[in-house]
Parts: sequence; structure tokens; C-alpha cells
Amino acid sequence: MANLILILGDQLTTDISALGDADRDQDVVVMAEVHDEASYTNHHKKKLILLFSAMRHFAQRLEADGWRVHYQTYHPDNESQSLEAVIANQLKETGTDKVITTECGEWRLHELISQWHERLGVPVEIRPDTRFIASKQEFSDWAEGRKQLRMEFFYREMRRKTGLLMTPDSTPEGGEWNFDADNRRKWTGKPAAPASFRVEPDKVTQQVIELVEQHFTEHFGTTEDFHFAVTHEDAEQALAYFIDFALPCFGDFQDAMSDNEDWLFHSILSPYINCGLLDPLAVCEAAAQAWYSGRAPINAVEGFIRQILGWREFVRGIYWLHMPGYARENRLGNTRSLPWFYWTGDTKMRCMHKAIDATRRNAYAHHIQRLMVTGNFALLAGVKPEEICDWYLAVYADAYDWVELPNVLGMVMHADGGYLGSKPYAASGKYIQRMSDHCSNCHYKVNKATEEDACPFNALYWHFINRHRDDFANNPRMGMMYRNWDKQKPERREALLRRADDLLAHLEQL
Ligand code: FAD
Ligand code: DLZ
Repeated sequence: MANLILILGDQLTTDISALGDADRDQDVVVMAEVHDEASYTNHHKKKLILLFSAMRHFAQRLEADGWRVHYQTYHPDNESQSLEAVIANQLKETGTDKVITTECGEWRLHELISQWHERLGVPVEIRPDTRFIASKQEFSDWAEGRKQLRMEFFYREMRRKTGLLMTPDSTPEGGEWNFDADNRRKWTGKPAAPASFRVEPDKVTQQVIELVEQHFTEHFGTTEDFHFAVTHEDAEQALAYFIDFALPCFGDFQDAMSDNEDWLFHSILSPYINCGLLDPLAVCEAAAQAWYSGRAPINAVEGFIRQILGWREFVRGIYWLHMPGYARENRLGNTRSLPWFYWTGDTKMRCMHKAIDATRRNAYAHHIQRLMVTGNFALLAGVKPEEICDWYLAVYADAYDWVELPNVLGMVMHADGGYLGSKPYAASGKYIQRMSDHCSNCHYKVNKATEEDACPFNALYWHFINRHRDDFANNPRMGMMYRNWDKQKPERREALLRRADDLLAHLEQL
């Protein structure tokens, strides 16, 4: 009995469970660039290039390893424009009688694939995605009976499970589970941030760049200066580069932002981890090794490992525990449309302009830009969760529903009622000033709040606090904000709310 083995664009590893126990002589691996996957959101052009080129390189590698591969390259006139159509076609052509695949990362596609056995009339075996450190069942067992889910406690479980940064006595290395308090330094240019790791496009990537320029002109972002890795080997080089040149300072400057450095000391590994070019556990092990060999301090290494072992696994667990209902949550009752400048970067707010412009050029912005600039603004302005989620899903090379949705809807927008985070990350311009040098180059004045040229984040922050009193006044972590608001003079409060109302009425002009 021969099988069709479907490998999706974000499953590019020979360790993928769908390939386990397959028969290279009989089974046929199917990979396909299809319109339906390339267009379900306005994917950044660089994300399309990354995935199509990485898929093509991966298919070549499988062939070189002796696999029979059917690979469909993208063309708008292809007869099969969905994965289902490609599979239906290949079942006929190859005479195979079963489909094997690894569970996909999005509810949307999961729903479709789950119906294939009926629609295609053959058995469809969906195997677990063993690239994650916690299985869906393990996460749901951990969550069972807990009133609130907190990443920190889940993360400790994962440290115990993997033994990462654990002593032989089962205590955390360095004496603490979490060194976050040491990870909040502003960056003033020293030490110099490393240049981003680069791979120059080879012939395959150049062809894909041309294809994307020809057929995806309407998609967000630019194809210029594409330099992502597109093979496992090059992604491993990117990991080694990060460990040598950025990891030592990753912790100190993890929350910093800069007016002229796009990448700072971040790893830029999420695009590779999420599409399968790098294994998340292996990445954590490489970072841990850097600490054991004295090449990076504990606050950097623990902070980095926590992002992958903690946050990444935690948000994935929440996604599968609560989909599909999670995507419809809007507990703060937001109704505002996403301002157009999210797509153009055309705003006088320097921090927003810088974050959006970097996003447009690179298909990347680091965590604090996503959380405290573009995310914070959407939260304060009360943007509809589905619109801001769509934006985040479209614009980043690492964006997939399972990781984007909990981060945006839960962490940023607090639209799940505080299920993912104990308090909203709402902040005024002061936070951005403390962590960056944007404000000194901004049209708006961060030290003003009510005047025409005052930083919009300031009045919007107080408007948010005021309009959500019922939601947050009893939250112990928010009490101080309400005391600060209540002790301001009534005229001052009125002026702040007036200024915020005016800003909200003219968001597009900011
Ligand atoms: P680093 O700062 O070097 O961190 C190391 C790794 O930790 C990342 O590569 C990533 O794998 C993991 N990580 C860090 N934070 C998170 C997190 N909150 N959730 C999951 N993994 C994390 N990450 C995505 O992979 N895809 C997304 O679509 C995505 N959308 C986001 C949207 C918002 C509003 C926010 C606040 C965060 C989002 N993140 C997303 C998480 C995080 O911002 C990115 O993983 C990170 O910026 C990727 O850059 P890096 O590889 O340089 O990360
Ligand atoms: C994201 C993406 C894109 C842009 N294109 C393809 C594609 O043409 N073929 C494919 O198999 N996968 C693609 N993907 C990844 C899938 O959309 C991904 O598997 C789902 O989003 C689930 O995570």
C-alpha cells in the first residue's frame, strides 16, 4: 500500500512526523505552492519568498535523499489552487490510497484537512506535531482545573521536563527561575549591535523573488534586500551567529528600542523555527550550552530560553485549547477600525513610523515594537481585535495563526478578558521614552499630554484607563494607575479626556 505524504510550507524538516516510517520506494511526498495558502491573508512579500524558496530547497533535499517528490510551483493558472485539489489530483495520478500528514498550525486549515477523508474518500492519517516540546494533551492536562493560566508556572514545568538550565538537584541554574528584572536596560549605542545575519539569494531564491514580484504585487512589504536563510544549514549558521554576536547582550537590551537599529540583539530566528528550518529544543540547547561554556550570561540565556520554552509553547497551548471561539473574543468591546497608517507607516508618531517602516522593509519587528508600540497603540485606541490580528498575521515573516492570535488578541489587546495576561500592557509615551531614543526625534512632545503637539500615547493612555474602570479598577496590578488618575485635578482629567477624544476622532491624521 503506497501513501501520499503531504508536507506543508511550515513543516520543512526531515524529522516531521509525517515522514516517520515512510517507504522511500513507494510513498510519494507532496509539496505545493498554492493560491489558497498564499492568499488567505495579505502575507508580506518576504514571507512568501522565504516559504516558497525554503519549500523548493527542502523538496530538492528530499529528492537528493532518495524520496519521490511531487512539487507544484506557484502559477496563477495552475489547475489546483488549494492543497485539497493538489492531493485529489495526486491520488488519481499516483494510484496511492492513503494520505499521511502532520497536524497543521492553524484552525482554518485544520478544519479543512479534517474533512478530507470524507471529501476524498481515502483514509487521512493526521499525526501529532512533535516539534513542540509540550503536546496539546500535555498542555490541556496542565491547564485543567486552573483558574488562571500563567506562563511562568508552565515554563517551570517545561524547564523540569527538559532539564534545560536545571542543576542535578532539580533547582534552576543561577538560583532563580527568571532573571527578567535584569533585562530592562535602555540601549544608547554601546555596545554596538551586530549587523543582521545575511544569506545572499541563490538562483532558486532569485526565481522566487521574481515570481512574487510578478504575481503578488498587491501584497504588503517589499522584496528588496531579501537575505533570510532558506535552508536548514543556513538557518543553523544564523543560530550560531546569534549565539556568538548577540546572545551575550540579548538579556540586557531585550526591551530596548532604537531609532536607527532594526534588529538590536534579537535572534531573528522565529521565521526559521516556525517553518521547520530550526528545531526549537535544539535552539534552546545551543543557548544553554553558551552559558555553560561561559560565552553568555545567565540573564541573557535564561531570558532567551524562556521566550521559546515558555512563551512559544504557552501561546500554542492556549490557541488549541480555545479555538475556534478564541478568535471571536472582544471583551473590551472595541469598535474602532485599524488606522490606514499601519499599512503605510505614514504617521508623525516617530515610534510608530519606525516600527511600521521596519516591518514593511524586513517582515520583522522585535517583540517590544510589536507589544509596546504598534500593539499598545491599537489597545489604547480601541481597535477591533479582528482587524489588528489580521494586520499582525499579514505583516511578519514568522506569523501563523497559532502564535499570532494569542499574542495579539490575548497579550496585546486583552480581548480574552485577561486569560493570557494578568494585566493589559497599556503604557503612555513615558515608557517609550524610557526604552528608546525615538521621542527626541518625534514631531510630538512626550513631556506634554493635552496640547496639540503632545504625544498621543499620553492622553490615549488615560482615556483607556478611564473608559475601562469597570474592567480593571479591581485588578490589584492596576490599582496604582487608578489612584494616580483619581488624584489628578478634575480640570486636568477633563483636558486629558478632551484631547484623547479629539485624537480618536482624527486618528488617520496622526
Ligand atoms: P527573540 O526576541 O530573539 O526571541 C527568541 C524566540 O523566542 C523567538 O524567535 C520566538 O520563537 C520566541 N518568542 C519570543 N516571544 C514570543 C512570544 N510572545 N510568543 C511566541 N514565541 C515567542 N512570534 C511569532 O513567532 N509569530 C508571530 O506571529 C508573532 N506575533 C506577535 C504579535 C505580537 C503583538 C507580539 C507582542 C508578539 C508576537 N510574537 C510572534 C512574539 C515575538 O514578538 C516574536 O517571536 C519575536 O519578535 C521574533 O523575533 P526574534 O526571533 O528575533 O525573537
Ligand atoms: C503560509 C503558507 C504560504 C504562504 N503558502 C503555502 C503554500 O503555498 N503551501 C503550503 O503547503 N503551505 C503554505 N503556507 C503554510 C500554511 O499556510 C501553513 O501550513 C498553515 O498556515 C498552518 O500553519
